[in-house]
Amino acid sequence: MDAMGLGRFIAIEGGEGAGKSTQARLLAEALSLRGIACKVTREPGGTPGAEAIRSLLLDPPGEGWEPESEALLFAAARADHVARLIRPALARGDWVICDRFVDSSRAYQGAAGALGDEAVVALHAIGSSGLLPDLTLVLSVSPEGAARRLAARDGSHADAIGGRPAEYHAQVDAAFRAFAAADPERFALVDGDGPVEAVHARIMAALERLC
Ligand code: Z5A
Repeated sequence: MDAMGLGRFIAIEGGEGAGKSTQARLLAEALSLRGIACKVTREPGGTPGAEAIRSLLLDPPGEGWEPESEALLFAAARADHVARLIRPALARGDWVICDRFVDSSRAYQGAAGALGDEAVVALHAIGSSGLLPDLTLVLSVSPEGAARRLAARDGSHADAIGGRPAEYHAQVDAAFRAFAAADPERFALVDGDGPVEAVHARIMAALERLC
């Protein structure tokens, strides 16, 4: 149980096209059927300020951001999101389902972006008092499967981060797996390949530990 109230905080992580948004929606529907009030949100974003920062990050002006500026912007967006949406929802007793959270910064800016885990964790301590999810679901899909889904949805369009080289995304994927292996209490690694309903069933099974 979260220390601030009765709400539970669930983050869904993984690479692009892993099915996070789809599964966040299905999870919220399933929890609502059990009478649990849920707030589905996303990062970067979730509040007006954080959504404005999202635009700056995914469609950057000029030459784009240096790694340090990028990490600070993600942390600033998260700080606003935590203060104005996540903490109040948890305090009301709602469950929060967040499409990406701090482990995305650890994987993208910390591991693949080479800023390092310590720096990202320090920014999170300053911005969001180090708030962590009760459970972080890492959706793992084959690179081919994710590429097929993204091609079907987006064609050749990619944002500033999604368009980075395959090696960058491979490092992100390896980082998520390493986080899950290092902290099995907070993380559950979920096979994201296969039909939507099969993945949803795996997520519901992983959630049993919270009930
Ligand atoms: N980023 C970062 O660097 N640091 C941070 O701290 C944070 C984020 C928080 C956010 O972009 C970018 O910011 C992201 C990481 C970085 N860039 N990259 N890479 P975003 O929010 O636009 O993108 P995303 O988070 O990666 O989400 P996504 O591309 O929309 O993927 P998804 O949410 O995991 O997948 P989806 O939308 O649920 O599904 C994708 C498509 O596949 C869609 O058409 C579905 O209908 C389909 N789908 C879903 N599941 C299935 C199954 N099971 N079978 C077949 N088809 C499926």
